[in-house]
Amino acid sequence: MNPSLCKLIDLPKILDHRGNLTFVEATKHIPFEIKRIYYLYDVPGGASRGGHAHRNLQQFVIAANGSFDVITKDGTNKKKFFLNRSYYGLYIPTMIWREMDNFSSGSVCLVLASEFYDEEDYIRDYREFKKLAVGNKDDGQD
Ligand code: T46
Repeated sequence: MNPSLCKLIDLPKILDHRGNLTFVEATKHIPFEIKRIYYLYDVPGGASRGGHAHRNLQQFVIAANGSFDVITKDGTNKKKFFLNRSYYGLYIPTMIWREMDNFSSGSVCLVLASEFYDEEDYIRDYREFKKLAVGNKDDGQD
């Protein structure tokens, strides 16, 4: 799975003098049904989150407030995304290693997920991930 398959997706933005509105419709704006929503908030300065991959889970990550970086890896290629607006998000398919850092003060990371929480779905060891993702084609790169 190449991190180029991670992609930024623009969402509808309804401009309104009372405040703007953005919405996400499962399978229409993002390529999966949503089974779970969670969010990271009160992230202290300098903290990083993630540091794992998912076997079956697909996600759509939105900076609902503030900004942060999402670093994605497939075991060979690496791609960094900066999320700083609530009217677009990052689609992350299965088997992509992700790390999130550079959280701005007060940022909120909203995640729409294709599956219920299942610790068995996580690969939290990078070597194990790389072995599964790249197998014998390992070229020694990240
Ligand atoms: C991801 C990034 C962006 C639950 O019990 N239910 C849940 O739905 C979630 C997401 C987590 N947890 C528990 C599991 C751990 O004991 O919350 C604790 C912290 O989870 P974790 O260390 O996985 O948190 P992050 O921020 O490193 O990763 C989370 C998601 O787990 C992960 O899917 O991609 O946010």
